[in-house]
Amino acid sequence: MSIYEEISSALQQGRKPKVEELVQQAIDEGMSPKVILEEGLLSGMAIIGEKFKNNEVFVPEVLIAARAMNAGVAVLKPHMAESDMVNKGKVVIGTVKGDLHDIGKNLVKLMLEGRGITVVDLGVDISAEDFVQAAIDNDADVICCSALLTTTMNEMKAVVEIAKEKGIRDKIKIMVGGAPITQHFCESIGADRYEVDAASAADTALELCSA
Ligand code: B1M
Repeated sequence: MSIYEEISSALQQGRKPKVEELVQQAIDEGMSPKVILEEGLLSGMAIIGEKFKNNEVFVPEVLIAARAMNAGVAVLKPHMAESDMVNKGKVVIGTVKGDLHDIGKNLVKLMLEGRGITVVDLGVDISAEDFVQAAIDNDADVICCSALLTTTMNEMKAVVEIAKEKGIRDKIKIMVGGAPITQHFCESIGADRYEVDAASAADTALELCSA
């Protein structure tokens, strides 16, 4: 097994100290930080995302794997040039106004980061105006809105409308998700994409960022 595969495997098992040790070992052996990141850490996280999508692993395993990934990235970071950082696009993410549920939104964030996307996390209870302003301020490629309540999901329509008012609708993609959201709802409010789970959301965000 190559050291990259060992890192990926330890990450999938959520073995934080082992990931830190292996990343340090790879650095000491002169491996490229960019390759350690892509072939070890990000590839391990992509496998976890796929397993999560297929119900082979569940929320706790994803959180533990993400913690291991973050620890590995922290060991790697001082050794990486700015140009080594994987930057596959930028998204702003949040849970819509009136809604405090953030477990699903946080999972989407982890999966996005695991794919090398820069994430600006706005938190919960975010107004449509704040989503759009944050997208402008951060020059984001995608706005990601999460909602868990039928009483708050209509705030997503306001995000689409305000993006139009502010003149950025043709420059930004809007993705929506969360338990009450459906493909039909996404189309009815004029958002670009709906995704059912965190791993699919990360796949779609990558696609939207590179479009
Ligand atoms: Co609340 N709650 N809750 N709750 N809660 C639900 C959502 C509810 C279905 C429970 C029920 O009645 N059966 C119900 C909503 C009913 C409805 O609207 N039809 C409900 C209610 C009513 C409420 C309160 C109003 C209760 C009250 O106070 N009377 C209140 C509202 C507070 C508020 O937000 N203003 C409330 C409060 C809470 C807690 C604070 C106690 C807590 C939230 C803690 C937190 O998030 N930090 C909570 C919880 C935990 C739940 C349940 C039990 C679990 C939600 C969850 O985290 N699921 C939920 C019932 C249930 O779903 N079984 C319920 C796990 C999470 C991983 O899944 O968020 O769906 P989920 O995310 C998935 C996908 O949806 C998707 O990816 C994730 C993983 O793959 N996804 C996206 C999510 N966002 C995405 C974005 C994307 C793409 C995919 O693209 C941008």
